[in-house]
Parts: sequence; C-alpha cells; structure tokens
Amino acid sequence: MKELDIFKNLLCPPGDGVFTVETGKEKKSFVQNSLYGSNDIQSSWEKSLEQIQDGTKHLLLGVPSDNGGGIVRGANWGPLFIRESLIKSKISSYFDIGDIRVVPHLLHDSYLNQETISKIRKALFREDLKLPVSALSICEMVIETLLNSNKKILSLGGDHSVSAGLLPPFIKKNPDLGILHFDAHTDLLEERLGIDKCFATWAANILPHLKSPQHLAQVGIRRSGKEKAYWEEKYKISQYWAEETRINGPEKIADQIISQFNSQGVTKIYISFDIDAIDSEYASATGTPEEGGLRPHEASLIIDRVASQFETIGADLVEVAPFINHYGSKTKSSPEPETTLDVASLIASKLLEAFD
Ligand SMILES: [Mn+2]
Repeated sequence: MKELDIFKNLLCPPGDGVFTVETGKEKKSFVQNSLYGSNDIQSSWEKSLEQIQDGTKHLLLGVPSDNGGGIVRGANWGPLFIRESLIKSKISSYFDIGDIRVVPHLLHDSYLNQETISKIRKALFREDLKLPVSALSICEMVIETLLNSNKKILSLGGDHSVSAGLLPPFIKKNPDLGILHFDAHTDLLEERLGIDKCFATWAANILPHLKSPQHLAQVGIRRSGKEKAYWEEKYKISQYWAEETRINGPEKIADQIISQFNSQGVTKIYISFDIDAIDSEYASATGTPEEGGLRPHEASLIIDRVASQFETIGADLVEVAPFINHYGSKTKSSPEPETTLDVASLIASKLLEAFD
C-alpha cells in the first residue's frame, strides 16, 4: 500500500480524532480554520499530506486516546487543546499531519479477536484493507511509515499508554536509542489488571526492547509505592527523583543523564514527557497531579541541556487532560486549564527545538 493511502486511512484531520459532534466544536473549528482556511477540511487535509515527503518541518501527530488511562480520564482532549495553545502562541515550527483515528474502546489489536477486528475494519475503512484498528496499533504503523522518510515526530497524547505504541518503531530503527522519561510516576508495573500496555505499565513493557536498561533515564519521580533503590535494583535503570533536582539543581541532573547515556554509547534519544512531572502548582489539569514536582523552567533546562548532546529523533507529550478540575487542589489562584496549557505549549516548543 502507498504511504499516502496508509495515512489517509489511519489518520484524520487535526481535531477529528475524538469522535464527537458538539464537545470541543469551537476549538476544532479554530484549529482547522487556522490550518486550512475556509476550504473543505477533509480534502485540504488529504492534499496537505503530500507535503510530508518534501517538507522540511518536523511533524506533529495527535494521539487523542485515553483508552489506556487509569484513574481519571480525559487526556483524549490533550491534542486539540495543546494545538490551540501552540497556534495562539504563534509556535509554527512544525507540520501538523493530523490525528490517529481513535475508536474509544480499543487499546491494542493484540487484545482483540479476528472477528472483532474485521467488524471494526468494515466501519473504519473505505475498502477491505488489512490495517490495524486500535489506537496503539495504528500508532505503530503510522510511525514506522513516517520513519521511512527519516522524519522527526512530536506526538501529543493521550494518556501515557500511547508511548507503548509510538516507541517500538523508533527502537526497531535505532537499536541504540536512549529514552529520557519525565514523570511523577515510574510507570514500571509489569501489568495492571492483566494489561501490559497501559498508562502504568508501558515503561516496564518497553525496557526489554532497549539495548540495556541504562538506556532509560527517569526524571521527576516522586509518587511511588516503592523507594528509588527498589526500582533501580529491580530493573537496573537510573532514576532522578524530583527532590534531587531541587537539592542539586537541574544542570547537575542533566549532566548526570548525559554521562549515563554517554557511558552506554547512546547517540540518539527519544523524550517522553508526562505533564505530571511538572509540579501541580503549574500543571494540575492532568489525571494524577502531584505536588513537589519540577518547575517548568527546570524541565526546560534539562531538555535543552541533554538534547544539546544527543540527536533527539522523537518525543511525546502526554496526560494533558484539559477538562479535569481538581477540587480542593491548592492551585486555585491560577486558572485551569490555561496554566497547564501554557506549560504544555512551552514544553512542546522545547521538544520541537530539541529536534534541530
Ligand atoms: Mn505520571
């Protein structure tokens, strides 16, 4: 199948990946009109996909799936709201290729039987095509196809399970890949209720695919049932907890990560950024906001400093859930979700800069 046909079937115009009519309508029109003017959206978007091959800009991909989310959902709205913020902040150093088509009951095709897959294919595709149907499986195929053209891709989630779909093709193509993972949580459960590709298990699921566990560095951790020594001993990974950043400063943490990756011969990195790595004072519109986290400028500094030493080939920004309103949080002085979205567009712009 031609690459363009893969994209036309597995993707949809930016904002259309959440299957809704009324909710989010105004924001969707704003984003789509900013990108395509008043033309027919579907055909303008399809036409724009031809630029993927020739264009020099980095790619932006929306993954509006919270199908692998946990306690409080709503990260499916992250891509649309972050796009609006990027456009309003006049950040335009990317080419928006659209959203993954998300059926909101499906996580990964390996969890489905053939009969179910055939039924969904009939609903999704114009003809009888043997294409994936679940959000994470679609991510795998789309990223694999995009990497054929050596594109650098920033994906906007979605809950953190989307990394379980985005990362495998990056690792397959770059077996030496280092992963810089920002998060309040370790995401290192082997399974949760028997599911091994969800928001709490994706990192443990990815580890065996890395050249060594030292190809993973986790930053901003502070909410865990176990201590740092437990995780580092169990998986032989390195963690840099939020408290260490406060004590030692972000420069020192970045330098430690740089020497960790250098000692492993890492040359290329992927950055996975859960917005809850940031302190809840600055980013509470997320499923599990946590106090005592990184400040936005500290996270930016770590990204800048580490990315200056390695080639950043891909990134994701996940768990921004704009409709969440955490009652009783201490952040009432700052309006949400605007505060979180400001931080999200800052981080997104840093991740795009890291590609240069
Ligand atoms: Mn988290």
